[in-house]
Amino acid sequence: MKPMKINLILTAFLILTLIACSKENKIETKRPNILFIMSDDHAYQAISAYSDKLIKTPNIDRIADQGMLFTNACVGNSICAPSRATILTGKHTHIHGKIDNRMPFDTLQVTFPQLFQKAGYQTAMFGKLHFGNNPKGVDEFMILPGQGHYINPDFITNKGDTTITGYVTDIITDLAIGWLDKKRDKKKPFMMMYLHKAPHRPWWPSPEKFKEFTKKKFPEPESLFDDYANRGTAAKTAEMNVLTHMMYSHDSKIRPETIIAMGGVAPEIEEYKNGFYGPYGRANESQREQYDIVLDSINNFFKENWPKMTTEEKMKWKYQRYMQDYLATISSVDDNVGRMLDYLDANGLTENTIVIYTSDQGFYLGEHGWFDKRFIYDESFKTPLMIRWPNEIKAGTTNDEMVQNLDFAQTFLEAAGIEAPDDMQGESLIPLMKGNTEKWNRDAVYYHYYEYPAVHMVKRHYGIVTKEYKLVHFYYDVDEWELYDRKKDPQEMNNVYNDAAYADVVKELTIKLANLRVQYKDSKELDQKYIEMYTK
Ligand code: SGN
Ligand code: CA
Repeated sequence: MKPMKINLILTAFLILTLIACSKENKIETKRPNILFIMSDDHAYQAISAYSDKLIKTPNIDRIADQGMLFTNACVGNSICAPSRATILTGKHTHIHGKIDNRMPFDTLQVTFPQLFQKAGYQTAMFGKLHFGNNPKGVDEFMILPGQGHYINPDFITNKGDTTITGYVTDIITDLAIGWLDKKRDKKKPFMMMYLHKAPHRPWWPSPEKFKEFTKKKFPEPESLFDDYANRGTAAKTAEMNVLTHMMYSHDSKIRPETIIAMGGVAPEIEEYKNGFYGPYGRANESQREQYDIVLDSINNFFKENWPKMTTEEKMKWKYQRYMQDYLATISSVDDNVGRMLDYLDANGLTENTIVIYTSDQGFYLGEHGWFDKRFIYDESFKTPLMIRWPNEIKAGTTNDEMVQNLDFAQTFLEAAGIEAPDDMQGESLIPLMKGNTEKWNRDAVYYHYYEYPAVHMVKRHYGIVTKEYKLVHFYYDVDEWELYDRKKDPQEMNNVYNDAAYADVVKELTIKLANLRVQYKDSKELDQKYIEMYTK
């Protein structure tokens, strides 16, 4: 062949290759990145985008200010591992089987990260997953074993276990930003799960935030001294009262030595030792020096004042100690979310990255005298949710539809143009995110909580929630129904199930609840199966 002809063929080949590559690049840059940020037990009451009564969270608020804030987002089962399994599988807990923190997770199930990985996304997971030690579908992971630790935490990684010196919230962020910056293939879109341990119990802030927040005083919720009148047995028998179920050492950070010196406030001194020295014992000498200054002042105050306090004063003091530590851990989350958003801004990633901020469930911050979660009642049932996607979501918008953690997988898959498996049970939130509310026709969500008998003693229950009402059935060792009028009684102080004025509502919702159970494939047989699995 003549050199001229060879040249022509080569040039044509080069042009065709270039066209093909640029096409590919075009597609690649179009697919959005997903940054899924989730904290553990972060109450919406402690995010200033929802309410600034307790704390200002300017960085988390940026996501809402530049995107959409969901005011009626909720979970299907308000406890950690079940919620996470729902997020991964897009199924209710009775289907994926991780109905409580104890039951094993069947790792053969399809999870949304696997689908992203298959579709050519770069995938990673950093922080708290809670279960398993080998999450599927992520190119790289560094996860905390189980609940993890705040101080000098251990990590399970693709390459073996390791311990990192420092404060967990800062470290998880370093790992996540480090992966974005140095480890991923920047030509491909990414899906990263950036999962904070904070603000999970026992609330150990960083030394700096500990010092700052113990100087603060927080407003009390109206129902701090709730006596659970007009509620059922479940609320009366739950063990999550700030005064009576929070532990002195484990939660309020009273040293076991202080308790002994005071003549021992309670018999379980061993528990106090573990509760205090478990977390504190992980600190190195210089970290301890910083914690000690604050701990000394808390302990001195307690020693001098506790014996003189009335029951009411004791509750108030314990509530303040609780809020100081809980909110201090959140302040670190907020700072670190700020670092992450700054990284996206500085690296041109903001426009085409969907940023989600949520929690694995809500939490009680003294409402009804409680801490913890589990109940279908609002503070634990609702969860914070805000989504930013500058290319598609109008900044500063709010949405009050009944959306659930069940919907996340299908939302992310649709955003990435990946087909969702038929057996996922949620709805993509994309129409809502784009402002097409008319395409959304869900008016009720389903809820089912199982972990009983167990810590905090919240009875098994399932229910239906609409914007107006909440109908709940507590079962197993009781058979009680409750109905709340969400509009007239937002604090859920009055069970109106037996109020004749609500007879029609009860009738209608009972049928609707039965239909929801059929729709989501839950049943009496499954309730019984899970009781037997749990109690044997
Ligand atoms: C621990 C906590 C409980 C909490 C469960 C479940 N106690 O047992 O207060 O309800 O986790 O939380 S503590 O000893 O760690 O303080 S969950 O978020 O993992 O479901
Ligand atoms: Ca949790």
